[in-house]
Amino acid sequence: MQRTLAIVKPDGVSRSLIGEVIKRQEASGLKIVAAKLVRMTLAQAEGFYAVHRDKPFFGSLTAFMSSGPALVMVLEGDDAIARWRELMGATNYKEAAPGTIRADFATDIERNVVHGSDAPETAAFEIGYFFNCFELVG
Ligand code: IDP
Ligand code: MG
Repeated sequence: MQRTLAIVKPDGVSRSLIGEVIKRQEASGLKIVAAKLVRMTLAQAEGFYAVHRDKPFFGSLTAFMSSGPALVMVLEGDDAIARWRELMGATNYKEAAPGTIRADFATDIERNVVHGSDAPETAAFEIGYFFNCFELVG
């Protein structure tokens, strides 16, 4: 069993894509063990994406991520990190495989609807950033 952090980013929430995203997660057999809507401050978005602080898109990305509510979730299942990233598709929606969330719904390399952890260490950091142990079910 593995856990990963999934986010429906502010573009996905404002475009009413929460149901579409959760439908795909559930259909794939991934189990939601925590979920909440959060409106991150700029500082909280900067902390979440600290690994990207030297990238040219950092300012724009953190402004976007703090621009409105996001749905943060913890998904659980065998190989959950890779399975969720497979459902999301590549970062750049133009390179994302057909049928993935980003290929179907992203409008921009930045506004790509969803986030997923990329490794066990980052998943542990990202889950702990938003949830304490009492908020994780099962
Ligand atoms: P990931 O979300 O697929 O793991 P990362 O490389 O970790 O991709 O980048 C984090 C987020 O930063 C992306 O999901 C996207 O929103 C944004 N991003 C990544 N690369 C670019 C870029 O070249 N221009 C603008 N935004 C980018
Ligand atoms: Mg990433």
